[in-house]
Amino acid sequence: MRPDVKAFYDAPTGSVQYVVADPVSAHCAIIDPVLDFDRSAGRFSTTNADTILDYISRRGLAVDWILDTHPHADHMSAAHYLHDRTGAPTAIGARVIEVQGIWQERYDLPALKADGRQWNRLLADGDVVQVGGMELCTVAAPGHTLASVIYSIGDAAFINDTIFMPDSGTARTDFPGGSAEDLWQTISRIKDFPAEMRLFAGHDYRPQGRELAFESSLASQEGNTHLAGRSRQQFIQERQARDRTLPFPDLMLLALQVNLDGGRWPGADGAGRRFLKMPVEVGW
Ligand SMILES: N[C@@H](CCC(=O)N[C@@H](CS)C(=O)NCC(=O)O)C(=O)O
Ligand SMILES: [Fe+2]
Repeated sequence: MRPDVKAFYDAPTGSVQYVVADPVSAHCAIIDPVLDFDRSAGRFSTTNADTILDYISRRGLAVDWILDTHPHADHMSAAHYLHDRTGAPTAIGARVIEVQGIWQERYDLPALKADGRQWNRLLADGDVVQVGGMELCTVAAPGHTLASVIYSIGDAAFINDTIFMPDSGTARTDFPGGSAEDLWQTISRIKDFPAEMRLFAGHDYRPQGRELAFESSLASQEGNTHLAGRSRQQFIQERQARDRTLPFPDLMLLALQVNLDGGRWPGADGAGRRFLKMPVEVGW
């Protein structure tokens, strides 16, 4: 079975959001929707999510699920906003609870309940949900984050931040809970997918300004710039060396507060004010 896949690109964060639909029943799932955040103005908006809602209503699609592949560190998730607008249940990888624990401690977020209650469903390896008449399967995919999962449905696999387009290599593994060893293992699982799978990436950073691309195949990934000809040991060493050179994503410390709360922007106080907390360090 071949589901319809529609991609929506968020240029500021290089994120690819997807609507995957069962063509027979016209039911769909939304994967990794982006909530817009203007960092300098401290302003949330919903342009990306509203574009997706508009597409869904024009196509007459029923939304069965709103899914995140991992707690994103580089952008805010629009899962909760879309849940409010559509009533569809939200879900994320079950190990998000461990990630909530890590960040709650590091950044002192006592109000955050680290038990996954922010989503309607937590999906573990092998869990299956229905999208219309099609089955969407969860494959645990730790490495980039502990909680990362891949969603596969028919011949489409949403591999998010594991491997990107072959010219872009692989996802970083230096966030708390990330692991280059785990990512190698996850990539081995991807290599075992059926040869005809369409692989959809979670980001495209358009290296050398090339045209946007987000769909690859197992055959094309044999030339992946971080993987081709590498042994496990070489991959891990090179991945970790590259990770040491990468600055944190611009939005990380703010995005995690929203994303570990299921994509909820901060609640208003009595005066209608909303705050995110900016943790700082002192050291020289
Ligand atoms: N400059 C970007 C960096 C985004 C980033 O770190 N992306 C992650 C995925 S969430 C990644 O794996 N990047 C791969 C790489 O830069 O090698 C930002 O500030 O948001
Ligand atoms: Fe990511």
